[in-house]
Amino acid sequence: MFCYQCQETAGCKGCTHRGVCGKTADVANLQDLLIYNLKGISMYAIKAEEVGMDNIAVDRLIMDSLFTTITNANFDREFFIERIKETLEVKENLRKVLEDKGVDLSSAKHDAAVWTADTVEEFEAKAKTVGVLATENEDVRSLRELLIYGVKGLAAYLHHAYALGYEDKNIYAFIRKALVSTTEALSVDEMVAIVLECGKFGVDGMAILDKANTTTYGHPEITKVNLGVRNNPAILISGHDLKDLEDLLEQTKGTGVDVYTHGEMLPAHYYPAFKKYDNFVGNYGNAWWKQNEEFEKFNGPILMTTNCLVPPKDSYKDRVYTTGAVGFSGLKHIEERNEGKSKDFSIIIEHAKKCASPTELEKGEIVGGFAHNTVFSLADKVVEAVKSGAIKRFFVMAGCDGRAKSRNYYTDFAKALPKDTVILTAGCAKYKYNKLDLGDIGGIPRVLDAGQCNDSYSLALIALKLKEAFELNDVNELPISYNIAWYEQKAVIVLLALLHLGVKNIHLGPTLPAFLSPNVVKVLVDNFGIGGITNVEDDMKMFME
Ligand code: SF4
Ligand code: SF3
Repeated sequence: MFCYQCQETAGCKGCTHRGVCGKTADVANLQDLLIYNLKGISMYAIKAEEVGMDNIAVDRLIMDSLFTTITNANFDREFFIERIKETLEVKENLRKVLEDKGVDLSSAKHDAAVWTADTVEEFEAKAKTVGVLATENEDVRSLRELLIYGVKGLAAYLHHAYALGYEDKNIYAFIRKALVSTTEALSVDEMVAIVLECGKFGVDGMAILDKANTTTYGHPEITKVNLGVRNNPAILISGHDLKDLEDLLEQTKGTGVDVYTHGEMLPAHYYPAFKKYDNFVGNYGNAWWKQNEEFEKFNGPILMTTNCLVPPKDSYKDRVYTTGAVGFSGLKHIEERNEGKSKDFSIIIEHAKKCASPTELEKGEIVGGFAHNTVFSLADKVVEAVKSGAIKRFFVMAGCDGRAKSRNYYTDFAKALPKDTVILTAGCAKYKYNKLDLGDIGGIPRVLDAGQCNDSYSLALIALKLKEAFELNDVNELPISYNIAWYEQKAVIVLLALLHLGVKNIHLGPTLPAFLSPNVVKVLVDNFGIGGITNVEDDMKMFME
């Protein structure tokens, strides 16, 4: 195996035996083979589109499959074997249909398109030849993988939008084009251009998800979220999928079973539609990486709707359920919803009834709900505070949290920020400082949480709104600094989206991605002023200058 798609990759170089995340070598290889096969399917799907065939089912399969390969989503060998079989079958069928129609397939003769096999042994042998290192040139590999990780993150967001009935065929078409491009001998300029184009589709993808969420559940509102627990049996729901949460709340209503959010599900409390559920109690615990400890203490069943799943300990393994793109051998999986129906969570609800109530981890409340609609409604107040000098600078500190000790930098950085600065956050990165009680500026909290990592889109809209309010020509003239923490591939699409919107001088930490070669880093530094982090003191000086 060779995997370097996340920030915690071994030695900041690559995982080669077993992932730091717990992904085994065989699963990593099968994921590579699945991606390879998606490239082949995309070659045919592009042809199919050219002759006017409806590809939507194939596009959804590509999207879903990409999502299953992101960090901490799916660790299940059997799942990937079945998915490879399914995608091989879809590829074969598509080829046959095109041949029957007399479509010229001479430009779709790449091995990714024509390769097929029947046995797991053949899959495993092939997988070893099509991974990341199959691209020898370090810079080409870097640009190809940057693009692949961007589309993986994008696919995750599209998956959530699709669950709510929203999709965009243009974005699917881009994903196909991007996948195929990684099999072609392109110039560096051409590859850079597609990577940047991915950022454009990242903006579109987050916009459609924002529309799906806000149309379905209302605009996030300023909300106090309870951190304590009650004395009822309960279910903990984690990940990013709001539709799963809706189904769970509907089915637990009146059963005496409470529901708590964990990790990236916290922002669900900000949506008006979920406020009507009396049993939707609060948020339990912190970011994903603390789940071994926190799931243990929760006592009841846990539903993982998306990443980030940490391989569960035996002591609570029987209480963890997966659904959607998430998978782990030995955990119970809740099947997809049938058209127009809900997922069936009854097994989890019955399980909860037999469990003790959660052990309290903390008390108190945190405040969030500062997505674009809320902040726009406060725009006059915010603009006034900037003009009067009460707010000197905003710090976008969105992104991910993770295990690395070096991430304490973000807590220290938040604490060290001058009192006349405001943090704009989204994603699970917030857990590094959202319980610090950093106070407010004239009633505006100093940590404004827009929501999940996909709600980084909100932060971009807020920046654009401020640009307009201050009548500036360039978003980079605003008193906003970007000190972003990344971990997995959704952060990659967020980064590419920000670059597309023209944001410069973004600092990424705690380390720069291992998949960026020195030459690719140079391109990003020269064109976008991308930088890493050093230490709180020096970085603070640099940002405040
Ligand atoms: Fe390693 Fe990250 Fe890949 Fe897991 S996802 S195998 S930790 S690089
Ligand atoms: Fe976190 Fe996994 Fe990225 Fe959605 S839950 S931000 S790491």
